[in-house]
Amino acid sequence: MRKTLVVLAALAATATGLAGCSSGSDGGPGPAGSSGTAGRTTVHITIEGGTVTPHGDRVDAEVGKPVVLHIEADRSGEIHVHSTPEQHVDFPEGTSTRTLTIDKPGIVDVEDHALDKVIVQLQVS
Ligand SMILES: [Cu+2]
Repeated sequence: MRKTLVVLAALAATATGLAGCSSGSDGGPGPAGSSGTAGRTTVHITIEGGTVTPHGDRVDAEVGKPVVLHIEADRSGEIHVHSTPEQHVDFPEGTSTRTLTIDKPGIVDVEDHALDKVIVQLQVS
């Protein structure tokens, strides 16, 4: 009788310890793993002669951190960002820089609708 109680108490203590450990480590890796980039993402975009570079690349980004679009274009236009809410970014002919922030994690397509092309897919986490 007494022995059974001791075993149950030990099991309960072990279970509690494991739960506390795993919940503690969930929050850890994110900030630590991303510290090298300082949270900022830069995408260099070239639009020339009806083609766009890059074209459908995956780019890692972070929720709430700046995503800088460095745009070189041979015409003015508009970039459509399929975030929630969606964003439209006007750019002039020539070189320009635009900064986005994405508020929710997920895959966000960044498109040039005039060319009907996906420029990058932001993998936001
Ligand atoms: Cu779009």
